[in-house]
Amino acid sequence: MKLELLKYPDARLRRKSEPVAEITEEIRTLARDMVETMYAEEGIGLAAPQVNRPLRLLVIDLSGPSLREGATVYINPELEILDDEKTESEEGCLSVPDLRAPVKRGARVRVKALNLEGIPFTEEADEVKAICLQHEYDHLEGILFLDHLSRLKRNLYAHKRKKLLKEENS
Ligand code: K1U
Ligand code: ZN
Repeated sequence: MKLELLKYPDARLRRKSEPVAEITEEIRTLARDMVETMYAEEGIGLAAPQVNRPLRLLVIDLSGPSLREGATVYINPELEILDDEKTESEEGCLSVPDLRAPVKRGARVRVKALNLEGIPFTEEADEVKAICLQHEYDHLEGILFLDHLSRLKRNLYAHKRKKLLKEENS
């Protein structure tokens, strides 16, 4: 089932997510629905708070919505930035419509998480995967990629978005 996405400036995107206490059938269904939603919205990642579930759960499929080579599910991920090297790349966010902007992040990360069977796994990532993991992990902390932009860019976007929403609702 495709889930509804929360969109900026919804305050629920700012909550810090809680750990998944137990991997139940409900969590398995949520993960499946998140993957379906990620593909339907043409994303390469999705975090549970974006679909109004403030839980530490995220999904990633870097092959994108057309290939769908297989999504990885990360439950209760712990993220470590591996060194001081930074990389800058253009980001977008399914919860922040109509904005793409360059963001500087750690170039290499290590993630430790549980899979849907509750088995711990560790991955090291660079390039797009490292960026995507940091972007999705930020969602679990209530952080949006907007927060990494200059105050000017953030304010311009906030103004444009509020104007658009006002027009849509009038
Ligand atoms: O969290 C999200 O809103 C998903 C977001 C993830 C992301 C994209 C780019 C950089 C970092 C994190 C998206 O998937 S937005 C869509 C997108 O940028 C994209 C879609 C298909 C192929 C390549 C990029
Ligand atoms: Zn996002």
